[in-house]
Amino acid sequence: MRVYSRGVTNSGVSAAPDPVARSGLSAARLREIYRLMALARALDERAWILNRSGRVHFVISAQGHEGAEAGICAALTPGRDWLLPYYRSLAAVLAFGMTPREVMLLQFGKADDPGSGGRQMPAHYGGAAYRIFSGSSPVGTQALHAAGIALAARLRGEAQVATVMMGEGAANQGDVHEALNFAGIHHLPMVLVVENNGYAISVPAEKQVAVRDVAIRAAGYSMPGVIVDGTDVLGCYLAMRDAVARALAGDGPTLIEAKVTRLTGHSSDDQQTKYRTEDDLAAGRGRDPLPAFRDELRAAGLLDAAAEAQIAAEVRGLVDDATDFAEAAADPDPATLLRHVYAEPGVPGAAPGPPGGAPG
Ligand SMILES: Cc1ncc(C[n+]2csc(CCOP(=O)(O)OP(=O)(O)O)c2C)c(N)n1
Ligand SMILES: [Mg+2]
Repeated sequence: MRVYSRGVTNSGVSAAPDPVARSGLSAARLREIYRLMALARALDERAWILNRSGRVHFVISAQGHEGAEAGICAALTPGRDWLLPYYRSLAAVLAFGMTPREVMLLQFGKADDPGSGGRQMPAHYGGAAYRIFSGSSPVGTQALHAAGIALAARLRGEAQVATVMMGEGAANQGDVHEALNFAGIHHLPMVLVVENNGYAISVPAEKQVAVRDVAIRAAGYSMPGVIVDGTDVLGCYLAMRDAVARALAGDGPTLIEAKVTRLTGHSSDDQQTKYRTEDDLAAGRGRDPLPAFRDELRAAGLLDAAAEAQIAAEVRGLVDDATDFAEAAADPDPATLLRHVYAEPGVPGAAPGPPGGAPG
């Protein structure tokens, strides 16, 4: 099993500390990745304020997961590749092109939410235009969709990667094992990213996963299993770059386990101080990827005070705009309540009729 860490490049040679040399990414691209993480964090923090002030009914947070997702997505090609996100994939959906306004439309459950027109719970992202697949609330089911998409890419002869994200708790579901087995047998261009934050709601990892590292399961499906520090953005990038190269070369899937931290309660309906010790919470706060990546760029002279201030101001403006836009947007029309539940042949935007029936 491969372990990526700050001192190691994907060729196994000791890395230069310089982030550009380590990753091969330009200084501008690295600042873009930092900006993406800062935007995800700010949108997430705003969602909590909206929840606590009674304006949105539910928040499920990405805080602590942004570094892994930003690094992973930096190795993908939006517009070509497919993303099967989960509810903590905020940085990933932004990387795939979803706008802050669209994120907030979903948060408020508005009619123009691109994933579901306000039907899905908040953070159940989707956007056909971005190749972001709208998933179900039962955790782990998106792995089967990813295997199906990867199989379709193979059958069509299209060079695409299907990346599916989930937590370590979801990775125990039967669906996930079936998807990995199928992808392993058929050498599908799929990458499973397990964002292991040590908890499934209030249940600690040792009470939900029989092995210490989920990545070890990859051997059972004849694919590489990779462990990466999820607070190490560039380590995540390098791990994913290898996985993408493997997938596109026809060599099959990879399982990447990113060890991350969950900085908030499970959701806005959870209070994690009830089941986590103060030491555990403090250790988690010490593994926040956002200041870690900011400090890495600062130390390398890639982010100065002026650039940081500019990013902060831009992010604040985007979050304010998205909040105002989404709050003022139209709610779904109650007359469309059952849309996408039953086939409505001939209705624009509705589910098409059954195969062989009238076109939708
Ligand atoms: C099949 C199924 N079982 C239970 C739930 C309730 N549930 C929602 S999120 C969650 C925890 C998942 O933990 P993990 O996969 O580690 O992701 P994390 O929230 O820690 O990122 C559970 C049990 C569900 N949505 N689906
Ligand atoms: Mg978890």
